[in-house]
Amino acid sequence: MNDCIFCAIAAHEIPATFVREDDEVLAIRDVNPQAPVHVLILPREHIESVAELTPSQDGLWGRMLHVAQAIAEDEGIDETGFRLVVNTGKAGGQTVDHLHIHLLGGRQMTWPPG
Ligand code: DGP
Repeated sequence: MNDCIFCAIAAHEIPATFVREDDEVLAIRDVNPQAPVHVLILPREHIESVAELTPSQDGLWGRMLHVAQAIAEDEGIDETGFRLVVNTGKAGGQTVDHLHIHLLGGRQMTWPPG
């Protein structure tokens, strides 16, 4: 999609630190990390948000969760614990309108979130 920063990263038009990449899902380090581990997991396909997901994308969503799980293992935070965040829409705090999961870990998380 035009003017989507994550589509540009997926196309390697804008640099990013890739953690994983395949034909469906990519994972990059967040440019503004909020924890020692802060990775974004996103589909290559432009989907605006969770609010736009359709049942035909259940498999893709499941894959994104498994990629998050695998990265948590690689980063050594699977046993200590981690947080997955999916900001959705303006009030949900979403700033990039391309579906992504934040994988955060390496420190104690607090609740409630801001
Ligand atoms: P959200 O606010 O949930 O839509 O999260 C968007 C995240 O994307 C935010 O934590 C900062 C990150 N981000 C924005 N632009 C870039 C970029 O160009 N590169 C990388 N690696 N991360 C970005």
